[in-house]
Amino acid sequence: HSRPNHHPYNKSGSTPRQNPPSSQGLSTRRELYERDFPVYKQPVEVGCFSLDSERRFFNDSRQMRYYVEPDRNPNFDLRDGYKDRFIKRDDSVKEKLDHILRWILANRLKLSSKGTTASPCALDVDVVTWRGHLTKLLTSPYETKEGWLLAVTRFRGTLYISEVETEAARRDRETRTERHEEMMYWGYKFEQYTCADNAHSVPDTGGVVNTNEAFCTVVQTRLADHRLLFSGEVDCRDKDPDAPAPPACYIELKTSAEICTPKQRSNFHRFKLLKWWAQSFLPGVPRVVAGFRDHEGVVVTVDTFPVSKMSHLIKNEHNCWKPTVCMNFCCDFLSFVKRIATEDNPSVVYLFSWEPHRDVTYSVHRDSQYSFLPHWYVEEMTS
Ligand code: 0WD
Ligand code: CA
Repeated sequence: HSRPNHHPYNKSGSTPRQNPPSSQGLSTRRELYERDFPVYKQPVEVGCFSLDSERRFFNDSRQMRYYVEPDRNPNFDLRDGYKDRFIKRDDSVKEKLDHILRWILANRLKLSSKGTTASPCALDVDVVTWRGHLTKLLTSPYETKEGWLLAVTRFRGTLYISEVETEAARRDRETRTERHEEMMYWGYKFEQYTCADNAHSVPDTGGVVNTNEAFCTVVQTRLADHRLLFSGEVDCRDKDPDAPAPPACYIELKTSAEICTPKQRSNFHRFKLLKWWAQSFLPGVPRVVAGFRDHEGVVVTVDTFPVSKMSHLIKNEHNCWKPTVCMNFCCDFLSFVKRIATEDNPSVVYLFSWEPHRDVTYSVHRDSQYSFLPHWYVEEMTS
């Protein structure tokens, strides 16, 4: 007998669910979402794409990297190469859903059941978005600092969800300290120490870190009655050719401050593990490899966290996060969006906004600065 699992991926079946009471907005209060875990089907990889050192799109896996297990106490110097071997992506450029839309156009026939090359039909999915946007939804019931803005457009029956940077996030981005800028590099440097370009090579620790480069998986799944198509950046894969098929062979890499006190341990469990769990659970990535570093940016220990065990590690913490609350909130948010975003029009944006301790609210915008579906996409999908 297998132990009852708190948050399985459902192979089939359904669970009853009800919407929490709400007058106009949607509440993020945790108590409203403490019910049975919703159906979340095992995510299936339907494709992938790569972005090269100049952020050009390729409909293939050329940027895939292979995990090379480090020493448990590797003493990696994460400061090495900052700034002389660092090319940083321009994060003031907002790409919105463009790369995913390019992938959809290149793979349209995989996505619609009845389409032909001559006459493709609408996509067989309810929602198209980035995995990172869904992560923000999952963690909202526990988030006390950062709000979000999500732009939604209904086009040929599908809801496209694209983040809009909040004023607060823009301020933070524009006023980062030199220390913060360097610490952002540390995460990418850790990837360089632990990833090789192919299954038979070793990490090139003297090379350039270029954050334009990315390998992204595209997965399909279903959350209750919401059919989802989303993409997420994947750091690397298990290099064993007998490893399970994607996404089960993928590995998420993280760096985190070393844990020295019970309070640090508790904070790590309550805040960081929630974000790590949400991000990897969504696409079905089973393992997170974490490098714990000191204040000088030296990795003192490396630990592997199975995603399926993260929610058990927290059970000793008082008032901790629950996967079911995260998933039920996301599910109810998507139902809320379906109910509100009814006009099927590529130039209409329903802007959903949320600040901690408030309800989710929305506003409607026609031909505004918020419109995000590019003409090249709308035209090719309509013809
Ligand atoms: O322009 C935008 N508004 C956004 C673009 C917002 C969010 C994402 N993106 C796109 C980019 O095209 C990027 O290639 O993000 C892709 C990754 O998407 P995701 O997987 O949905 O994002 P998320 O789960 O938040 O982040 C995964 C990784 C991060 O790793 P860590 O370990 O720090 O979570 O993607 C990187 C980062 O390495 N990343 C980004 N890369 C480029 N642009 C961005 C970003 N805005 N955010 C995170
Ligand atoms: Ca990562």
